[in-house]
Amino acid sequence: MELKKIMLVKPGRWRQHDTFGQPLGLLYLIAILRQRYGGKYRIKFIEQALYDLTTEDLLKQFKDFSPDLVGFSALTEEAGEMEDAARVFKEENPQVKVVLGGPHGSLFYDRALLNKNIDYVCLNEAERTFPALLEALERNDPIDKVPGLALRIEDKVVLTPPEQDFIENLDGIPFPAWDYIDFERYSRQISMNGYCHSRPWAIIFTSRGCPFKCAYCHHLFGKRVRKRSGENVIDEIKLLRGFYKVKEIQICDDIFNFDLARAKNICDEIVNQDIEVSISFPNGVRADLMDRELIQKLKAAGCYSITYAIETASPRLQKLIGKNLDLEKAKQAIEWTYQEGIIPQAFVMLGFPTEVPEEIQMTLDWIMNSKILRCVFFSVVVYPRTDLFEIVRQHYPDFDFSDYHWSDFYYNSETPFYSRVTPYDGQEIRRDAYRKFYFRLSIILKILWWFPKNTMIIRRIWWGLRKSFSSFSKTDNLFRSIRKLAIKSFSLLLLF
Ligand code: B12
Ligand code: SF4
Repeated sequence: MELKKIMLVKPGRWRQHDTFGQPLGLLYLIAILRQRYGGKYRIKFIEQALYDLTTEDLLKQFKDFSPDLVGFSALTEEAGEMEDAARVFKEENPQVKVVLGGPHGSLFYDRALLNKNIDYVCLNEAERTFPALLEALERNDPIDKVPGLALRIEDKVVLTPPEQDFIENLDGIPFPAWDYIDFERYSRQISMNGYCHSRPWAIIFTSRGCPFKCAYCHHLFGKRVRKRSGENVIDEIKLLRGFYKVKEIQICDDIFNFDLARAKNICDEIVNQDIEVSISFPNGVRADLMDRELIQKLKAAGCYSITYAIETASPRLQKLIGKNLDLEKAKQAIEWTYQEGIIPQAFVMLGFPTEVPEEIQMTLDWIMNSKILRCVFFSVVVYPRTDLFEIVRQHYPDFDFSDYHWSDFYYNSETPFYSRVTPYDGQEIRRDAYRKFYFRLSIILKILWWFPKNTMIIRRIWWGLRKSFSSFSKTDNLFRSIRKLAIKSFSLLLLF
């Protein structure tokens, strides 16, 4: 088949409280297509949530552009919007090829392919697989010979031979196609870090993969850390800072601090080359690997916040979930971070299988007795093809995903896993944790003193307050209506 036009869609719904991040996966794929094929393909790139687009809006763009192939990059939580769009696209043009990539496809390819509107799933890293798929389609070669795919053959889901290995030379991958991004528009959204120091901001990946064995982890990029060279990372930061005027870099690696020497070298280069940026780590770093020198160098390079993925302070659960974090070292790293004047934040997961309320309390006490200034309490979400899924099945043999909706795969889900398997109300436990952590005069004063003072933090505090008391979906609809009304009134005002 002839392929001329490719439409790449980041599906998702706009929610008042959501954090945003540029869809790096699609940006890397656009960059690789340009590197390999120059201007051969016309590419249309759509960010549904960022522009608050409905399925009808997407269909209109589909009709206008009339692509030969559509690629979706979806998280599981976004799969509902992805499926809606795939349905209307296929209704409009049954010949269009629909390819799914991103974490949802990698974890749920079998369920995703039950949907006949999806033709192929690209598993894990796709800088090699996606071009190989396009070439096979164009040459009418058998698709089941392309490595790294899942597809349907006669109603059966089939995996093609796996990719030999993950991409070793990350420096060989071009920088994400940053020219497709409207940084100003992202600046108006809450950044992945929950707030930001400077705007515009961008998320970057300096390495891929992680050797640790957390049971809940997807391991999308494999268990070996592959690193971009320091020069390559610095070049991208310079491009973002110089050409796109990006003032804050949010580093989202699976484990940025795995190689301390490399991390320190990147900091030194930022200082030596006098690159003025703010830096944050919204995806979490491993606390027990941190040393004081790296924290000092990060501070010198412009870092203002570090998130530590603590998850639980119960030694039993640390073992059960394979995280095995050294809690003493973690507390020390948090202390150093605070002493160096960087905001220490934490991620906590509540509702692990077999977790009891005393362990939840233990975690809360640990966090409250540390120097953590901001804590996010996630619900545990179980994904297939993870060790956590196996642990869950050992304890609850009947557990499967049949009564789950895609929107349940959300860390603030109102029907968390915990509530499904215990007599406790998981949502109330999380709200209680938020109230206990944030409703302390000392923490309120510290937040006011330490956190960057801009509108994003006000929105964030408002979000936190709502999270402490109310249910999300109800207030979401209210906020959406208020926002629409405000935009309409403003437009009317401008007209007159
Ligand atoms: C940055 C990030 C975010 C950002 C931006 C996400 C985005 N725009 O993609 C924000 C802050 C918005 C975010 C939000 C959430 N996130 Co998030 N996030 C990440 C993080 C840390 C990095 C993603 C990234 O940029 N990776 C780098 C790029 C290069 O990789 P990639 O996107 O996977 O793309 C590669 C392949 O997947 C593939 N590919 C991707 N897209 C496509 C498309 C096509 C057509 C093809 C062929 C291939 C392909 O090729 C790419 C290049 O190799 C990941 C962790 C991780 N390591 O992936 C979690 C992760 C993706 N997030 C996750 C989750 C659960 C969430 C939330 C649901 C959490 C919550 N609050 O409940 C929310 C979603 C809320 C919402 N819908 O807005 C999970 C997803 C699990 C799943 N099965 O869906 C992950 C894996 C973390 C985890 N361990 O749980 N997240
Ligand atoms: S430290 Fe992070 S990336 Fe590494 S295994 Fe654990 S969850 Fe996965």
